[in-house]
Amino acid sequence: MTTLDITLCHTAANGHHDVFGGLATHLVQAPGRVNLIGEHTDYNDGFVLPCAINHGTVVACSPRTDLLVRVIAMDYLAAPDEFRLDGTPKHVTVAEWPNYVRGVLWLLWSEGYPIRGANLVITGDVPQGAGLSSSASLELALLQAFKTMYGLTDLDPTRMAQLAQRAENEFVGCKCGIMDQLISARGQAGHAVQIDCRSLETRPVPMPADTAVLIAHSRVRRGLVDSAYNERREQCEQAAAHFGVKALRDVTPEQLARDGAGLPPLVLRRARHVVTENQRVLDASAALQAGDLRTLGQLMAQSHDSMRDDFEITVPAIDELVAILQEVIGDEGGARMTGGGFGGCVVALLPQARVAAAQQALVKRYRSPEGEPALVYLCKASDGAGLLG
Ligand code: GAF
Repeated sequence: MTTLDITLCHTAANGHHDVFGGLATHLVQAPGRVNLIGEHTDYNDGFVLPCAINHGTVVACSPRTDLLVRVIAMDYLAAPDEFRLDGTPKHVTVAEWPNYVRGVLWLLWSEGYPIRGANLVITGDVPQGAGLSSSASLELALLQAFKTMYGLTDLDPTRMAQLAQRAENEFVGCKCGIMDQLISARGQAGHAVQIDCRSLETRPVPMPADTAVLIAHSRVRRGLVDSAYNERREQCEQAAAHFGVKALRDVTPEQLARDGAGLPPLVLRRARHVVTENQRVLDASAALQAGDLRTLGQLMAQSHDSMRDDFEITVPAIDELVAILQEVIGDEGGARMTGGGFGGCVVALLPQARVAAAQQALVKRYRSPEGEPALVYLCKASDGAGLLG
């Protein structure tokens, strides 16, 4: 049973009926995510600890007998898109969302999966440009729709995540790692999921009872494709080449201290973030498992400092949000920036009993550069992509 807002289901199902003149055969969903710790480690073959959230994308769909895909995006004033699976997919410039649809479905087709066209109506409530993976949620919901309509039993969640990542890398143009797609596919209610981004093994870690996941959106919008994301990735590759390893996952803190001196200082700092962050994920996972919010909070604080000082992906508004939350939470949990960086959201883990105080502090003390208050989401760790009905 999904924890998504039920109005999404009504919007998608009614939209399908109104536009295509018949009932959808299926209703599917895929969630967004919040990353608790482990930032920019995924494309370094490292570790991450995200959870899927109760905000996501819902698709109402029905199969077609031809190879046409007709799509309606309810959140863009019911904007339409239409393409053939067997045509060469064109990159669209008037809007971004059609590229995710075209990229994912064309890849599925060109990989030889036995699919035909479909009528699709999409809606969602993952805030966009917030670092909560609205795009991965869209990609996985589309794959889930085709898996369900065409009975693609060998399309397991990990394979779905890999296809979605490839579509984003090769068609949309963002060289993202696998974290967002894999957690959207493999999320588990009530759990965070530790992911080894090299082996793609996942390990659910239960969220302690009475612990809240609070997300505060700074209202500073972030752009993934054109941001410094790809530049950070290149710097990490440069550092890995210097150490003679496949990825920074293979560099130990001792090696970094001993052999890092030959790197340009900026690249050394980028590498130090990744190497130390990988260890923090493993430690945080153990702390979460033990219900040790104090240690978890310390690790989250170190992670934030490392993103601010070494990886340089935070912005002043985000640092301010984190400082306010850390002050209210004290040693009963923690807060840090979450996601790719340069704006977006902060995640806090704290006892339920501290939530009201945290919300009050944000209302009183935080304003975005445009003078707006933070948007606060209290999230539930949720299940990954699946069938709704
Ligand atoms: C974005 C990317 F899509 C992820 O792959 C990951 O690298 C993240 O930024 C940073 O941890 O969400």
